[in-house]
Amino acid sequence: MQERDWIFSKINQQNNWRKSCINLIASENVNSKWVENAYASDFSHRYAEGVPYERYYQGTRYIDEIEDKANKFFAKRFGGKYADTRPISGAVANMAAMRAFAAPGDVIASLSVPAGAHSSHQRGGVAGGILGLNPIKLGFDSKDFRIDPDLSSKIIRHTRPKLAIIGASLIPFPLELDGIVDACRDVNCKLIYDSAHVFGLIFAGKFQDPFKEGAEIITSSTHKTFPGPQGGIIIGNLEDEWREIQRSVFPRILSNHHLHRIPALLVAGYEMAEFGEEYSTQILKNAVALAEKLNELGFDVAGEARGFTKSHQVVVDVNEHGGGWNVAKALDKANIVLNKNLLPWDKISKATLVNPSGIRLGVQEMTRFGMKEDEMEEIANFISRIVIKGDSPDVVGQDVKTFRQGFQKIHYTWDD
Ligand code: DSN
Repeated sequence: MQERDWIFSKINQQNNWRKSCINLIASENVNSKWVENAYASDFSHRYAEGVPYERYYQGTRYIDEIEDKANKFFAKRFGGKYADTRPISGAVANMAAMRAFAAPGDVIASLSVPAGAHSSHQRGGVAGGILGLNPIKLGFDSKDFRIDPDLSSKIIRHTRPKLAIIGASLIPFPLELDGIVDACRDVNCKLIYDSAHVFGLIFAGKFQDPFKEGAEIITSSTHKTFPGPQGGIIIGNLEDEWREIQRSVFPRILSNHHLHRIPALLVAGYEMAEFGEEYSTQILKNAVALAEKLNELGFDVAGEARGFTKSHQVVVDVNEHGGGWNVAKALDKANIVLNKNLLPWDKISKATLVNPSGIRLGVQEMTRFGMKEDEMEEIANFISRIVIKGDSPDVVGQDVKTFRQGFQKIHYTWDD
């Protein structure tokens, strides 16, 4: 009884705390009540190995219909032929896609972590640590957040990787693929675009279009700028190879795929089909407003020459304020939640991994709670009070709570 009450009290504390915070973690979002209701259902108790209508269990008649519909819905929306909604995370989606095209020891190409790439593309992550692949780094123009097309094409032609996985957790701007597509085609290197952070923006037509730009596979998570349940997805166009991707998802990686996510994902898809354009447009405006105000207040905001940002993210170099870890910790005490981040100009070392130069701010969640450009300016002021003026975290934290009280309703969803 005591243990039961303890855990429920912790859950309540979390619910109440994060509702009173300014949440700026760029990889998070919140589900509407519709998505939440779809998530908590009998499907969370069930199994359904295999693909729709070809399962290894009975009792799957409704998940077959829903999953088949979800796969077709997301494939069509992204301009692909096929989608697989079974991966339970973006990293699992990446693992399945890479496993389909490369074997242990094979060279693959990706961006580096300071350039923004996800850990699953790396030697120390899923690619090297689990699949035994040999990732080599593509060229990256650190100052401008661009793939270096000449250097990257040379690297691809010279090393002949089995696949290139392009995408980033630090992604203030689209990653232009055109400079490397020809090189990939020339050496039969599959081009995978990991859209995790920007899946919602792409869904709404407000970022780049990976398939039109030459990607052959899209992998993603489903819960960052796309406000779905936590999970993953793969979308593809390569008829012959699609079965291989499906076999990678099951039986190679997953057994059951946590069925309750799928109806919730489809509800989020319908929600985004109706409200996603307006939501994404506001995300992009808010990110620019936050970046401009932080810049005006004296912060070293990255990407100024390109207008600071064309995504949900704002990237700030806080070296002169004690580094990303110290700044993120100080803001957390004042109920402003974001994360430290390596920046493209950081060299990886023990010291920079603990305390990198940057912080990364994502506006997608606060936008969903109805905040607009004026509120972004208020947020920048709160950040400045902690980081530049050195105001008391208790005082600022209380002001943050009062400010957040006015933004409790989730927008860009159905009222009833
Ligand atoms: N590592 C997560 C992020 O915060 O970007 C994505 O998986």
